[in-house]
Amino acid sequence: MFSDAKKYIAGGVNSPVRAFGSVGGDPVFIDRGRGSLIYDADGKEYIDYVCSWGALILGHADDEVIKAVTEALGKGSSFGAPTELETKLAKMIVESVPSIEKIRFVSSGTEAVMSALRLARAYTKRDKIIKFEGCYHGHSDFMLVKAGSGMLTHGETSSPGVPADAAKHTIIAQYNNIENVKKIFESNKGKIAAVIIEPVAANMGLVLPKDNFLEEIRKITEENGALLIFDEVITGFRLALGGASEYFNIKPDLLTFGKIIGGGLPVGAFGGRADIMDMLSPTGPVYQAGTLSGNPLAMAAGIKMLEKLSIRNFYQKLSEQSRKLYNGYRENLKKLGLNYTFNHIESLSCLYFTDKPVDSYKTATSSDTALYAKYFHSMLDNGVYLAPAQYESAFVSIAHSDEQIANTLKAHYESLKSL
Ligand code: HOZ
Repeated sequence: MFSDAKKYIAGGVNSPVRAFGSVGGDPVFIDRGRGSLIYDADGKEYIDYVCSWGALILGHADDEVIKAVTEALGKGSSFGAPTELETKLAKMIVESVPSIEKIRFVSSGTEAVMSALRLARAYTKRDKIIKFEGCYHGHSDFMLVKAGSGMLTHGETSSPGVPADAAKHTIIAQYNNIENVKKIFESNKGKIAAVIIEPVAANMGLVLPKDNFLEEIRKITEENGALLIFDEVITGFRLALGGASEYFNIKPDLLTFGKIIGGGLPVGAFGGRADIMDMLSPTGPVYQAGTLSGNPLAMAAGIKMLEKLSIRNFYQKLSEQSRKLYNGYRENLKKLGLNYTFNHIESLSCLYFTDKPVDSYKTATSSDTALYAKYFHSMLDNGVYLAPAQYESAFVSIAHSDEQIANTLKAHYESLKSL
């Protein structure tokens, strides 16, 4: 299948990390999924911890999401005109995330970030953006500078094809280093439009914000008239119903979303303060548009998804399941006398093959990626599907049962033992 795909699709895949480039071997082609399980084209079953890169917090092929999408499809797949579904999902998001007053839907996280940056620049009348080394915000020109995820995995953190004139407006700061951010502000007085950050950096493995790092960034941006943009494409509706801004109790000016809010269908969104959002066309002068923006199938999936996440104790249960897995992982490491660093927060985690604590880009990239590749393949052979790259996070869904967690732990033990 991969050879055939390579004949017609550039690199055989439609997104680079999927090609198994950093772990070696051919990618597994997926036929179907159900709950936390996926099945490859040969019928082999895997417990899935990629979950469409975090989008499927309910697991695969949730019956109620399927029903909602099927009903919407029966009425037509796209109109390029407003539907009530868009208002319904927008209202649910605005009511769930404390820092959002108004929102707009697009079709991917990349588009959401691209649009939020344009808006921030228009609002502040400034050009420069601070982004953090190892954070990934999609593949638009301004953000492909020292980026995480596939860029980091393939050993290139900046891309050819990005004009120097575009890249010069992106200033790179060090995640978890507030002094570094302060210095950048000092030497660029009155020039920084916004700081964009993954509040939990989930595209260089998983790096958690230290102590008051996020609070300090909020303070500096306010003092300097710059906007704070939280990229919540991964953390949104994952850390909590109100995402990272609620979890850490920080009020960014703008936020971007993707993944979970589309219930597994292509969707993205950006939102935040009403005075900034109202600068968008047609109310204001900042242009942004899309035929598939607010697509009824994606809206229907998102609405059902968010309804199910709003059920009492959802996040508590997800947290409990995740903790069972993490406790087991830690016990296995202890039994085997291994000191590898295991970072986690709620249902996000990452195992690094280093004994140093990982709290920065520098320490994240000290992980032994060759060892990760071996571990990955052993887990795969034992029926567990992890991200085919070290610099990604693992995602637990509500569909991961006790039995599947126990099986994952057996595979984990055997895999680590075999290294
Ligand atoms: N950018 C995603 C990982 N952080 C990969 C997307 C995909 O291959 O589907």
